[in-house]
Amino acid sequence: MSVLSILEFPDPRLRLHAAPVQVFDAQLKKLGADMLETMYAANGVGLAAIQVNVQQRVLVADMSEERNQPLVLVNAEVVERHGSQVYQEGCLSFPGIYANVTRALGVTVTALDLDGKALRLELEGPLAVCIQHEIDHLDGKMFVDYLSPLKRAMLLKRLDKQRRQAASA
Ligand code: GNR
Ligand code: NI
Repeated sequence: MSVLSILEFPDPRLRLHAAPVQVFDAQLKKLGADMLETMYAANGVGLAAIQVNVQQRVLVADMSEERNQPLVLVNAEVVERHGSQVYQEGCLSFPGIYANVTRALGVTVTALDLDGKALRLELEGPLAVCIQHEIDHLDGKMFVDYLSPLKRAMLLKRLDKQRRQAASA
């Protein structure tokens, strides 16, 4: 297994769209394992293949306290949604930046596992947030896209400042 490097904003590759997976082979299983390892190494709760420069519809997540409930979803789609919630989101492609985002409270997600077996998940709360955040990445969308232009500009300026400080430290 390998820890992959994570693309950071404003890398244009984060705006690419991922294509559906069609072949369920050893290479796909390796991608899933590498993405999990990368997510755990970065202390993230989710990761989308787009963030590691792979344009395939693969995402991983683990919202458990013990970090022992890995989820790997292939070709995940939200097929139903209800309600709304506000949750403070972060993103490994925007290190150190957090913002409140409004999303569906609950979602029904269809997906395939690494063997190509169909799954149907009813998710609510933080895990529903995470999966919506990851599916967005696969369509080139990021959490800052939901913010007002003013809030977004403020956060991007903060990201810039943090980077300049880190570079001069
Ligand atoms: O690690 C992550 N934390 C997080 C917190 C709140 C809402 C969404 C997330 S996902 C993020 C990892 C990441 O960037 N996934 O794309
Ligand atoms: Ni993210």
